[in-house]
Amino acid sequence: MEKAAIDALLKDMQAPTRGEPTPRVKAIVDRIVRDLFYVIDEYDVEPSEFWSAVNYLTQAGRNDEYGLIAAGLGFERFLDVRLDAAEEAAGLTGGTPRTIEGPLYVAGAPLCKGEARLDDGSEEGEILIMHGQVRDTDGQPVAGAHVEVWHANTRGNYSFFDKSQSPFNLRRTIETDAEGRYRFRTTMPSGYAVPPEGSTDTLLKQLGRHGHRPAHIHFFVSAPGFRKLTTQINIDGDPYLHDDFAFATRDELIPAVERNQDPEAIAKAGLNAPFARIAFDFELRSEAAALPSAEVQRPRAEAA
Ligand code: MBD
Ligand code: FE
Repeated sequence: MEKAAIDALLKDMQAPTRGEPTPRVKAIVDRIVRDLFYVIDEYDVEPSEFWSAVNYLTQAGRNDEYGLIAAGLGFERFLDVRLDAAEEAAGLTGGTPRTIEGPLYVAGAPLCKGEARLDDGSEEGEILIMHGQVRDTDGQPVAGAHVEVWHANTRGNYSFFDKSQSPFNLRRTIETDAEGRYRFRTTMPSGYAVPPEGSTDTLLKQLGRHGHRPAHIHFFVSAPGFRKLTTQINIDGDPYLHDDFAFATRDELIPAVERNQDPEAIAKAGLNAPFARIAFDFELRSEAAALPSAEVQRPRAEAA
């Protein structure tokens, strides 16, 4: 079809017929519909193909996989890129890079002061000690900051979504001490993979892609007067380190993992087995006027 003929059709279909439209919603929906009309025409999408797509979207919703699809198609990364650009344009520099939240945060994790043990002791995994300091971009420690941390178990599964794990396993909020320090003991996570044969997996396969993430640990770091930092660290050496289906890897977020087998070091850490150690400091950017909020509103799971 001629684009002009499509545009003529749309002009009719998109004319308001009752009440005042909500301008932003109307502008965006009209644009998306127009682009999809063009796609249908350009690719000669047959009715059966169209309804197959509608059914796919219905099923993806039933499976609660839109968060995964948003990550896998790069939307979540793109939103980060745009926030980065807005901050850069406002002259905000320095600080720990942000990277995507992903769909598996759960609000309400226990609050601990200074340090925490994240694992419930039910898994045999490698012991990991992670610690560091929260600072501002001038290098001053931020006491009383909240470090929310969450990660997968040794099988790549997250508590709450994996009902076999205890509530809030591998999830805590740690408040930094007077020197801005945090510290936790946990078990080394494994990488995540999208549910096999699910909606995301089905889509990614047809795009010639996999649905794996490297092993990683998620963080929200927040304190009054600072932009909330949403970030992750990746575990160095993971085969998917630079092949993340969600595009979240950043060079600055791959801290060294020190493996410790020395009996003296083990005893000094209060442990009785070899352990891994990661030192990682977070640097927060100061809040500034006229920036898009770094406190992203999205539906999130909440557990009591
Ligand atoms: C995850 O664990 C994750 O962090 C993201 C972004 C997507 C799916 C699973
Ligand atoms: Fe994750």
